[in-house]
Amino acid sequence: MTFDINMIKKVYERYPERIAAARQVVQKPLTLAEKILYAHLWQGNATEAYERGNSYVDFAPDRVAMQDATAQMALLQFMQAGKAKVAVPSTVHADHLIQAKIGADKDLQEALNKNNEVFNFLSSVCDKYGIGFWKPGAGIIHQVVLENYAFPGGMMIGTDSHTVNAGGLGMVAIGVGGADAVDVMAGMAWELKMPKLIGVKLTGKLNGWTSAKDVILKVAGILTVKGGTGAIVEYFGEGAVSLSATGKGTICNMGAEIGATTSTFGYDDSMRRYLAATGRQEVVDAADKIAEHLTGDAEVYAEPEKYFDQVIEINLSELTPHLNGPFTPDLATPVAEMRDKAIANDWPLDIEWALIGSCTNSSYEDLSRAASIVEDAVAKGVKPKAILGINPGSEQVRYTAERDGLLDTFKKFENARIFTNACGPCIGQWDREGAEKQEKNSIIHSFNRNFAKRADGNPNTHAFVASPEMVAAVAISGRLDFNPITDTLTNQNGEQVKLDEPKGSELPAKGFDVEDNGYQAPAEDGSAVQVIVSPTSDRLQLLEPFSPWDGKNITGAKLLIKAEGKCTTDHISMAGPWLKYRGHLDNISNNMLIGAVNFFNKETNRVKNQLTGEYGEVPAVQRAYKAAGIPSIVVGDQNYGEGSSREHAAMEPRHLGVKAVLVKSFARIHETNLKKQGMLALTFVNAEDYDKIQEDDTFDFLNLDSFAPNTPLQILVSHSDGTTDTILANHTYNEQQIGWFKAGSALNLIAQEA
Ligand code: MIC
Ligand code: SF4
Repeated sequence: MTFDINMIKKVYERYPERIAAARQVVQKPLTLAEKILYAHLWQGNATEAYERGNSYVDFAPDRVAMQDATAQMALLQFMQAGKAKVAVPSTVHADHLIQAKIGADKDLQEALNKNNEVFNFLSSVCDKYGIGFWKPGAGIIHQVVLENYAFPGGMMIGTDSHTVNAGGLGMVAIGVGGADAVDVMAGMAWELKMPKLIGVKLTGKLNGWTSAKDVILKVAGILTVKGGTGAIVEYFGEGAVSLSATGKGTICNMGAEIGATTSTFGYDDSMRRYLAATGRQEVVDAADKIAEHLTGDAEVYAEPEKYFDQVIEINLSELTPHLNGPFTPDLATPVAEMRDKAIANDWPLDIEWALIGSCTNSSYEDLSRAASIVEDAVAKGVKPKAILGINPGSEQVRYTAERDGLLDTFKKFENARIFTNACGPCIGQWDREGAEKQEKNSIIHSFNRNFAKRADGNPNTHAFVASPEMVAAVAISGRLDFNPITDTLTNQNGEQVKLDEPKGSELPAKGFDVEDNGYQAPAEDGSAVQVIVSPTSDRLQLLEPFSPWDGKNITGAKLLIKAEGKCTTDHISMAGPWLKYRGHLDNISNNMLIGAVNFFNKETNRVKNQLTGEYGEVPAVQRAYKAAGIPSIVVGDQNYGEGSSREHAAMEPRHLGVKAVLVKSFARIHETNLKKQGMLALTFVNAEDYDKIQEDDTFDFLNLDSFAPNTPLQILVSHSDGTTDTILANHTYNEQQIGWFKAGSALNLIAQEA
């Protein structure tokens, strides 16, 4: 069955007219990204050409996806919006709250016991408001979306940064905070700055040990964690066509790690095959009628420099496998160079754990290629050294992999553990034995993120990112510097053997199968459904609207923290053990910025309380300012808020009374999240002014009372020695966004209108 096929057909019906209108205004050949964007304008047909990287544009996305960790806050906000039903097809996926420990069945049961209240809440809200619910164990949001909902040429937003995975089926799919999802579910326009366009031309063809993952590991190395900011990355060329749809998904998925707004590929045969194999021939038939509009124009791909803001070319035939890490996903090292680099940097060479899974690499194809390595090693009598953990991407993938013997193959590896179809270790839901000892060690995984502490909470775990087949090979050798192309392994008979190249199946030869996919359809009429939130719950808390701005300059604000270096959303609002408070704003606020490094003492979670002169934990110090009615500000470095879409990273400071976040630069989603929640998201006009900020500083805004688009804010910074600096702060608020600030939050405005 195809979900929402009528919606898809309607989108396709209006495509030719919308594209014709876009051609009128743009007046040159169109990229795929532009076609999808212009086909989804809120106003209908285009009447003007938008300036990339500058114009704010209102869009009408076709659908919304949410996962359990972010959906709680998104839905708590939606409940305040005063609507009876969601305006576009929407789904919630229970995948982040299941901890990996023993193995799938036991872990799932444990998660149900522990999170019962939250799952019931999500299930009843979904039921009430017409939202599809994928129950715990059904799979990871982005695999389930790819298998069931993504369609070429569609536009989707999702409350998770890896929503971009659906670019593997030719969508423009964008990660957002929950407040953005509320806009769309409430039937309003969704605003985005017209993205810039990066073209990646893929020539040649993957071979041997190289996989789709290596394409994005390479791109991440080229563009770094902020090189894609504000841009859509469009892949094209013969190499693109030769990749499977799930391989394309992997590439798009990890595009989140370079800060890209999203990534996408033109409609091609790999997508037809995948859609048909996942029961959606109807989508193929509909898409084929407008196929010319579902890919970029030939002129664009022939002379990409003319049409993209930046062009990168990668020859797949020459690409070699990479390992990225540790601690950042853009530190790319070709496998062949790992030995020298690891020794030079003192990265532990022994690998204790190898993990395959996460939304980016948990498809049938991924499992089949990794399984072929294990099969080969077993046949050659090689004993695996590391423990191998596997999280299949969905119940459909798991069921089919089990039927086809892939899971049995992994189980031949005596140290293998098959975990639940869920995020698991990728989001720190991993009860790793011994992690509390904080020993220095290395792990390897096929996930997309490897920030400090992410998987097991141990700051000394060096996590490296690689393709599933490389993860399997490294697991067998137990060595980070193992190069399967050149190195041999010693088997049980003392012989030197080499591993064969991975073999896999793009799609299961016997088709996909599943008994119970874990989907729960919402009630036709949900008006009678009761959503219960206990006032004494420590997991869920109904939201109180934030108070509106008083129209005055903020004065006497204290510096809460000057964060140094990388400050991702994991540093601002840690996941792992804190995931359980994602539906309770006050409780989760106790993790605010506890991972950020204090510039002045280089420590985490120790900042000066300017009222007492004593040092304390960041949330506690901030609560003291709040209790005293004193505003505060947070100062940060480059690409502040990179990583996740979690709006908790913006709501926590808002809730605790921080007024402004002043940084060298922002990651896109986080900047929007701050704006939506009624905070001031500001950047230094002169990045060097960061150096002027001292530990005992007090801040007075001088012209906030005339807050207007394109006008920098002036801030008087008073230092404890009596000297002052006046610094200038840029902002990107437009009229409407200033309205959010004035109202106290974007949601306050929606609620007023309702
Ligand atoms: C992540 O990978 O960091 C997450 C957990 O999926 C987040 C969402 C979240 O914080 O809940 C993301 O990437 O957006
Ligand atoms: Fe889940 Fe990890 Fe994917 Fe985030 S990146 S959605 S935590 S699997």
